[in-house]
Amino acid sequence: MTTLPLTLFGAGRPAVSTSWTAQRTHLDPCCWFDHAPGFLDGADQLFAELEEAIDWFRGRRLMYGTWHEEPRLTGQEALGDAELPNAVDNIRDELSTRYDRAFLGLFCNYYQSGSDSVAWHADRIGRTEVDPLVAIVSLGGPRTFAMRPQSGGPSNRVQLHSGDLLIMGGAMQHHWEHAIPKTKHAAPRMSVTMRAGGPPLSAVARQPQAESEVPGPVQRIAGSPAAILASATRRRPRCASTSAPSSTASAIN
Ligand SMILES: O=C(O)CCC(=O)C(=O)O
Repeated sequence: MTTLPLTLFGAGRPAVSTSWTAQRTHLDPCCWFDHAPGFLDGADQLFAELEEAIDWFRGRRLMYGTWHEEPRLTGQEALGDAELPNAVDNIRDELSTRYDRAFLGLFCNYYQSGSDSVAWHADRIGRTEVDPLVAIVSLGGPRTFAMRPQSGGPSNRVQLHSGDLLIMGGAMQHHWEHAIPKTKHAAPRMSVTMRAGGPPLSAVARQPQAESEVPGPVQRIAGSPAAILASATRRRPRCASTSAPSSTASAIN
């Protein structure tokens, strides 16, 4: 089992804090992130539980004809008969309630040292959802979470500590990239990520029963494949990242 440096609220039963608040930063007119320090109590304990419970593996990617091992471990489900810690559902329920969106799936990253990292990328959910939310709960050692506009420009950096929550929202997955850069020294860190697409839960709840059970007619977009693709691209939020005003911060709760 990995030994982590002691943190103030890291020990004890893992559960979402009853008093968490998030600070929202607008990176440009349609992209934002929320940072909630101390979102999770018992974060170091959850680190230990997930280290045991998750079926960790090292991914490989084919790049320019050569397989490269990813510089981190990842995991999406419990190992064999192990059960996921209750805190995972506690986090999911809290986020779904607070953000009024269904947070689905589970994707965990395990950075064993400072040479583990994740390169600049935008999440795949941005290819199918207009304004997905990507939630990241950080466990273990502190790491820098970096964000930069896809069109170029300076990056915005946040130091994530054990138990912190970061949520990317708006058109972040269309116009911005994020990364965990390598660093000389870092204690082991995990991130627990969940994603939400689709409409607000309250809007779904308001739909009459019959409508939610029987899917409506499929709308057809006619034209050549290129025209259909262009039409789909046009429906994405437009956002001039490079000419955006500088970051502004406001509290959401
Ligand atoms: O570990 C993190 O905080 C970032 C994870 C990430 O970028 C991802 O899972 O797409």
